[in-house]
Amino acid sequence: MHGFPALASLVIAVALVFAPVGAHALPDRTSATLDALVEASGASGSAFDRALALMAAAEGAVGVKATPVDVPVYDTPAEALQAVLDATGADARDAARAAEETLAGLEAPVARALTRTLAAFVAYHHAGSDLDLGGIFGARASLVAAARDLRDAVAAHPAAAQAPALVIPTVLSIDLGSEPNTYTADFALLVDAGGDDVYLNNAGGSSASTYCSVGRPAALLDFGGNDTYGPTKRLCGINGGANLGAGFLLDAAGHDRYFAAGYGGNGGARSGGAGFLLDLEGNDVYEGGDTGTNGGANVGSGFLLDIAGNDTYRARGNGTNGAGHGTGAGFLLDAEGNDTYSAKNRGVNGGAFNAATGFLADLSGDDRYEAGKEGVNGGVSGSSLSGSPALTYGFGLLYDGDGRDVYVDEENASGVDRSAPMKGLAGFQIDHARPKRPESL
Ligand SMILES: [Ca+2]
Ligand SMILES: [Ca+2]
Ligand SMILES: [Ca+2]
Ligand SMILES: [Ca+2]
Repeated sequence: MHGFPALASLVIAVALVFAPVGAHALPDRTSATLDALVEASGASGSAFDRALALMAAAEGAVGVKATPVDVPVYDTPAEALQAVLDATGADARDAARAAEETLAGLEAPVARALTRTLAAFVAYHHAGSDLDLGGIFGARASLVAAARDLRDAVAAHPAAAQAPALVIPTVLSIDLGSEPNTYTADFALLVDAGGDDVYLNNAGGSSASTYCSVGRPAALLDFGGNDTYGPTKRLCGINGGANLGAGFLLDAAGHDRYFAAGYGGNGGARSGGAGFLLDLEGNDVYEGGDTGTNGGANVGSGFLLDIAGNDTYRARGNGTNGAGHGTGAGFLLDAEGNDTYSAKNRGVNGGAFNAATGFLADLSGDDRYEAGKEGVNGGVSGSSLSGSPALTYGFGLLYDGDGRDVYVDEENASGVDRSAPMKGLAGFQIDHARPKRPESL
C-alpha cells in the first residue's frame, strides 16, 4: 500500500461512481471519502504520519469536520502539569510539587516534548468535557502528533528512561522507562514508554468508576511492547472507549490484545460518548462485547483505526466492529493485513440498525467477514426515527479495497470478490479486488 499512486486512486474513485450498487447509488461524498482514505493510506513517513493522514481523510466517514484546537503553550512541564490539574479539577498540590522535581530533571528535548503532550491533553480534555465532536477530532490529531514527538524524544535520549515514574492519583501516570507494568488504578492521562504492559484500569476509556453513570475525558499513550488491555469486570468506557465522555487510546507498537466485555469499549461509544483507539503496528486481537465496541457506536461516535498487521476483530452485536446502532455512528478503518471480522446481529461490521451510521473500510489484504443478521456487513436494518422513508433508516458501508475475501452472513446477496450488492434498506457492500499496481490495469 505504501506509495500507492494517485492514478490508481483516481481509477477507484471513477469505479465507485459507476459501481453497480442496485437500486441506489453510493453518495458522491462517500466516494470522495473512500478515495481520500486510499490516497492517505499511501502517505509517506512513519506509521504516526500515515495515521494522521488517515484521520484527516476519515472526516467524511465519520461525518464530523475536525475543528483545529488551540493547544496552549507552556514554558515548562511543571506549568503544563498545573494546567492538567486545573483541567481535571484535581486537588493534588503535594503530589504535583513532588512531580515537579522529577520533571525538572528531564533533558530539555524530552521536557519540551512532554510539555507539548500535556498541553495537547489539556486541549483534548476541554473538547471532551464539552462533548464537542469537531473539537475532539481536532484535539485527537494534536495529541497524536505530540505523542509522536514525545516517543521520538524519549528514544533519542535514553537517560529519560531512568527518570522515576510520575504518578498523581486519578490524574496522571507517566512512565518513560521500558519495564513492564500492571495498571489497576484509573488515570485521566496515562503515558507508558515501553514494556509488555497489562492494563486492568480504564486504559484511556471514559470510565470514571465501576459505574456507568459518570464519564470523563481520558487518554492513554503506550509507545512499545506487546500489551494486554483487560479483561476487567468493568461495564463501560474502557480501552479508548466512551460511555459519556471521551476516550483515546494510542498504542504505537507490538502485538496487542484488547478485551472489552462491556459497553463503549475498544474505541467504541455509547450514551453520546466519543471513543477512539489507534494502533500503529502489529497483529492485534480486539475482543469486544456488545453495544458500542470495536469502533462501533450505540448513540455516540466510535472510531477504531489500525494501521498495520493481521488483526482479529470479534464482538457481539448492537453497534460493533465499525457499525452503528440506535443513531450511533461507528467507524472502523484497517489499512493493511489479512484480517478477520466476526460479530453477531443488529449493526455489526459496518452495518447500521435503527437510524444509525456504520462504516467499515478495510483497504487491503485477504479478509474474512462473518456476521448474523439485521444491519450487518454494510447492511442497514431496523426502523427509522421518523417513520419516513429510506435514508432516514441510516447508512451502512462495508468497503474492502483489495485481496481475496470471504463474506458470510444471514442476509441477502452477501458479497463475493468484485461485487457490490445492496445490503438491506440503504446499505452498501463494496468489494473492489482492485489491481495492486496501476500498470496491470
Ligand atoms: Ca507497552
Ligand atoms: Ca503495544
Ligand atoms: Ca494491527
Ligand atoms: Ca485487511
